[in-house]
Amino acid sequence: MKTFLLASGNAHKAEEFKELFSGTISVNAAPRTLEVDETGKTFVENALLKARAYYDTYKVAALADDSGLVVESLPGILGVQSARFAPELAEYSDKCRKLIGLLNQNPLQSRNAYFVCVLCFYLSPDEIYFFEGRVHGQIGSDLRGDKGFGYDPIFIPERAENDGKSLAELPEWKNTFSHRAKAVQSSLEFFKESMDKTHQRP
Ligand code: ITT
Repeated sequence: MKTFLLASGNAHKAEEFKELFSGTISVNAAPRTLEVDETGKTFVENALLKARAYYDTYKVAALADDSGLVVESLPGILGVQSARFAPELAEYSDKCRKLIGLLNQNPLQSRNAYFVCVLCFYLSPDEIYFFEGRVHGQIGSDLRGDKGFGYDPIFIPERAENDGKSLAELPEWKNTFSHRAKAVQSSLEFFKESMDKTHQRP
């Protein structure tokens, strides 16, 4: 089984990866979390910065996740800067309320939003793979649910049920259809295909 060191200090991501990879790829915690300056302008650049930092330090294959929430009517905030939105607020519940407040200032503003996840698998400086997943939805008008993390309580994903439930109320749905789940599914398809090809070589 392929093994990667998780280039992340976010325990919620680690928990989700455990479920998402469940026995197909092994993702291990690093002995120590590194402080990586996320100076990139894109999710891909930041994912690469994190994966490379862990690879360079620990000399083993690393997996990084750079993710965030893009709110269409607020292009100057969140996005790749999602982890740094409203730094004066320690709690994500307060960051969520602040975001709702910004959208409420103009009721005509679109509440369309999407989460992005870019995974960077850094096997060596010559072998680096990226996978992206997205999930579309709307920013709700209040916080709902106590599962998940970050902006989950205010994100209402597009679903056939159309019942207004947030990602924080839908852990099982999130595990199959989230930005992170989709990026993981793409990576598993890719690694399975590349392993199948290796086995087929004469
Ligand atoms: P690492 O860089 O150490 O992995 P981080 O939390 O700083 O951890 P990011 O830089 O990728 O991670 O920032 C992601 C931000 O987007 C962060 O504020 C999260 O709360 C938010 N986010 C990402 N995925 C999310 C999800 O599935 N649900 C809710 N919020 C999410």
